[in-house]
Amino acid sequence: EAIGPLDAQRPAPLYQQLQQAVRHAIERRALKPDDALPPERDLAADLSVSRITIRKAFDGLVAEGLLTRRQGAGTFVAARVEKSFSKLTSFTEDMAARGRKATSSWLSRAEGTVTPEESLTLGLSPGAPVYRFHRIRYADGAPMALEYSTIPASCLSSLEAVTTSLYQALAVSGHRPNRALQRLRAVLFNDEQAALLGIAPGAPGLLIERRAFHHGEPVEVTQSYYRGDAYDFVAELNDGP
Ligand code: 16G
Repeated sequence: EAIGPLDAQRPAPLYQQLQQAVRHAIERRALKPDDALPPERDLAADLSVSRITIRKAFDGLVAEGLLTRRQGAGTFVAARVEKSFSKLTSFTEDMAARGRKATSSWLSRAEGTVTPEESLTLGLSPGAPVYRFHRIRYADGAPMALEYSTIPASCLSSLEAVTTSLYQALAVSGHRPNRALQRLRAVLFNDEQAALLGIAPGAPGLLIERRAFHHGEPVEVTQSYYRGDAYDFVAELNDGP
């Protein structure tokens, strides 16, 4: 069975235990993209918990983008990457959470200086040293996104500090961001971008620009171009001001 028993004696609420069990099953690929979860009623009986617990656990996982509901058909492991728009995670972490391996190839990796435009977005003085990382990002070898990152040189020990994960390199140097602003925009991939991603020229994409900070200090401006056919962005909204 992909989802193990829950333990009412443990301090974590049952719905959270169930969420952990489902996350682990997805990470170790006991549950794969598009797999159906058991009907809520059956799972509630199997695990000896209420349907409300199952519903609450699934609601959270749907909001996280790991599961998706299809009208009249049930609950499935999300096949397109459903990425939370409001979590400050990295590509490597997003893929690992789905049991997929993130890799990158370099388009370029270079030292430079802050442009006037970047000086506004990054809040650095013009001419300050930066590193620029241009990458193709892959999930299990399939191209998913193009990413263009500009990082103040003071945030990393060297240009070579970034091997696969930028956020891991930033964490090592004590600059992993803890706050970010994002803007999402629809784009059409030009010929060059489409060729890099192995898709048709003119195919739709999603551009997310992230400006990230570590306790107020700017650490990143990244433009991520995600394949429109592979990504959904999801967010949980609450009422009130
Ligand atoms: C994500 C971030 C991007 C960040 C990258 C680091 C979004 C929209 N963008 O793609 O800003 O630079 O992760 O990933 O989520 P890495 O640590 O795997 O290199």
